[in-house]
Amino acid sequence: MTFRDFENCVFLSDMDGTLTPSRQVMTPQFEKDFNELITGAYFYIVTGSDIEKIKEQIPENIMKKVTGIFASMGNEFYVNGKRISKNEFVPEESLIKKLEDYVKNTRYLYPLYPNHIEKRCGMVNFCVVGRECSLEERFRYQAWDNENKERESIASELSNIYPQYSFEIGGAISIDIVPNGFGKVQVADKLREMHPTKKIIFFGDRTEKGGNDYEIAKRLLELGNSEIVKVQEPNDVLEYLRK
Ligand code: M1P
Repeated sequence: MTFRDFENCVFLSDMDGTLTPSRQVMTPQFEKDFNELITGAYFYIVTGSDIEKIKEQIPENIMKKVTGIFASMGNEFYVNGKRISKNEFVPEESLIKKLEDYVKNTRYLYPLYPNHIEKRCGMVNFCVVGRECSLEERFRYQAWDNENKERESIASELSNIYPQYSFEIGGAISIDIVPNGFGKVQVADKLREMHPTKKIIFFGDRTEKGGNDYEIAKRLLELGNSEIVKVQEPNDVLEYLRK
């Protein structure tokens, strides 16, 4: 693909595990190459993270260079640093109480940290170990959860009680909660509306069934004129753009 071919395409990319290591800063070498490679392209980012977390991970020049950022699962949309649309979601008290009970009754016996229930625009992020844990604690909980499947069991229990919401195991240590249809999948339709005739190329690290990029990838394919690029690590995005 040459730079001119970019005119007929729109790129959309997940953030954690795709443009940066999970919850970590974009590496300087990646930043440099990526900055050059996306020149002249429509390039959007979609992530469950809110804008504060995105700013921690994506350097300012890249934030300015991309065409738009769908934060909080697409429930808020930023262009040139300005929020131009947002959805509201106010979870009922009974759900909040249930989440608090999961924290109290967890079988995870290591220390817990603050910020278990993070209310973001249009969604709630729930994290038993606490969002303010260190990287080391994050890895410890992640490994424990992989074995003990705490998040899977919480998500499945809550899905039965609240069928009107989706409980998505997006990242490594938390669960994203959104009203049905208001997860990342909504971005497929929004982007197709914004660019009706262009080919949409989506980069994601979890596009397989059960992964948090699966629904959006599936929807893009249903909408047509799109391509899904499953990556193992951020360099795969650069490889593709260099092609
Ligand atoms: O972008 C993927 C996920 O990143 C974080 O998840 P975790 O802290 O569990 O690794 C969260 O911001 C989550 O909302 C998001 O989906």
